[in-house]
Amino acid sequence: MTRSESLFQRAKEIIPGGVNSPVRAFKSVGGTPPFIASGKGAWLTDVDGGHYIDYVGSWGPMIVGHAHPAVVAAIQEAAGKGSSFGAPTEAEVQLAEAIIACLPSMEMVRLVNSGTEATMSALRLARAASGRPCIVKFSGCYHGHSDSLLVEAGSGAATFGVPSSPGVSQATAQDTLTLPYNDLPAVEALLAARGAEIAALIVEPVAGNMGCVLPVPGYLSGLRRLCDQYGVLLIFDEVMTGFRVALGGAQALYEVRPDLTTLGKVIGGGLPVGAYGGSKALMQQISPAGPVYQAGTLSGNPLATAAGLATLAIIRQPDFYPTLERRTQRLTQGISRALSQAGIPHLGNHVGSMFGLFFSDQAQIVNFAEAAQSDLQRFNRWFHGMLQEGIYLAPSQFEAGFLSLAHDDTLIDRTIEAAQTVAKQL
Ligand code: KE4
Repeated sequence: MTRSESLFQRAKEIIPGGVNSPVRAFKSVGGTPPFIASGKGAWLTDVDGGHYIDYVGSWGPMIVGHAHPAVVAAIQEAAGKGSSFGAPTEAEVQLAEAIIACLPSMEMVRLVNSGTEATMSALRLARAASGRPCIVKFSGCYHGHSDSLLVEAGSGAATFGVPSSPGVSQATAQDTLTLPYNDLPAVEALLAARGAEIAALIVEPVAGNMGCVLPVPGYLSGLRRLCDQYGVLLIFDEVMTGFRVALGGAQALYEVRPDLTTLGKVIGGGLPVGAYGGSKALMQQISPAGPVYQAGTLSGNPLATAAGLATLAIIRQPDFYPTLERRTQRLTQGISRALSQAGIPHLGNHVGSMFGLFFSDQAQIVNFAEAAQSDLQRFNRWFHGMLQEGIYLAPSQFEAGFLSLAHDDTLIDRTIEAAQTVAKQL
C-alpha cells in the first residue's frame, strides 16, 4: 500500500470522502488521489516521492507557480508581525487599490475569504439594491456552495429552480432560475416574462466548471444589453477568470462591463481571499457604510493580503500575460496534434492560461448539455494515462486546466511528449 493509499484510508475515517473539497477525491476518474507533500514552481511532489507537472495549480490561484520565492518571503515577513488582528491594516487598502487599478468596473471592493463568500454576498447586495427576489444562473456554471447557487433548472427551465443538493430548501431554490449557457434568446424570453422579479444574472464570463467553455460571439454583450433593458444587475463571476484570462479579467478581454464582479483564487496567491465589488453607489450599501450586512473574522487578514499583493506584483509585469498566452497556445496545439495523429476526436480550447479538452466529435461545445455528451470514459483513461506520465491534470472532465509562469517550454514539450504516448492508448 502506498502512503497516499494509507493516508486516504485514514482520512476517509474522519473527513467526509477523505477530502476537504469533493473534487479532490478523484470520484469521477477513480483511483486514489496522490497526497501532496510539496510544490515548487510547476511541480508537485507526493508523499510517495512521485513528481508531477501540475496543471491544476490549486484550481487557479498558483498562477506564478508553487512556493514562488517572492510570495513565500511576503508571507513569512507578514507572519512574523502577527497572522490576524481583526482590525484594519494597510495591506488591505493596498490589495483593494491593486484590484481596483486593474478592474475599473470595481470602484469599491470588499475582501472576503473565498469565492463562495464573494458570490453569496454579491447576490445579497443585488437583491437589496433592486428589491427583487430572483436571480438567474446558467447550467454548468459553478459559483461556490451557497444555498441560492446550489440550484438547477426545474422541469420548465424558466420556472421554479430545484435544489441541486439536499439541504437546500425549495423556498430558496424557487428564487433561482436556471438557463442554458450561451443562449441569448432564452435570457430575453425569461427577462421579458419575469424581469420585474429578477435582481441579478450571475455568469462565468468564460465557463471553467463544465470544462472550459467560451462565450459565443456577442453573448456577453447581449447579456449586458438585456440586463440594461430590464434593469437587472449583471454579475460576472470572475473567481476563476479574474487575473487569469487577462490582467483586467474577462471583462477587459470581452469589453463588457458588469455591475458587480466577484473574485478569488489568484488574488490570494494560494491563501484564502475572495472579493466582490462594483460601483460606489452599489457598494456603499454594504455594512457598515450601508444596511446590507456582510462580515468575516479573517477577511483581509495580513498573510492572505501579503500573498495576494506579492502575486499581483508579479503578474502586473509587462510581459506576464503574453508569455502565458503563448505557452498555453503551444501546449494546447501540441496536445491537439498528438490526439489528431492518434485519430482521437477531441475539442481543445483556451483563453489566456486557462484551457480545456473534450473527447468529442461535436464541432463545438457551447453549453453543459453538450459538454456532458463528451466521452467521459475516454477522459478518465486520458487523465490516468497522463498521471502515469507525471502530468497532473484536473481529475474531472468538468474542470479547466491552468498554466503558471513556471511552466516553461521544456515542461510544455515534456507534456506534449506524454500526450503523444497516452494518445496511442486511448
Ligand atoms: P471557492 O469558494 O471554492 O473559493 O470559490 C467558489 C467558486 C466560485 N466561482 C467560480 C467560477 C469557481 O470556479 C469557484 C470554485 N472553483 C472550484 C473549481 N472548479 C474550486 C475547486 C473546489 O471546489 O475544490
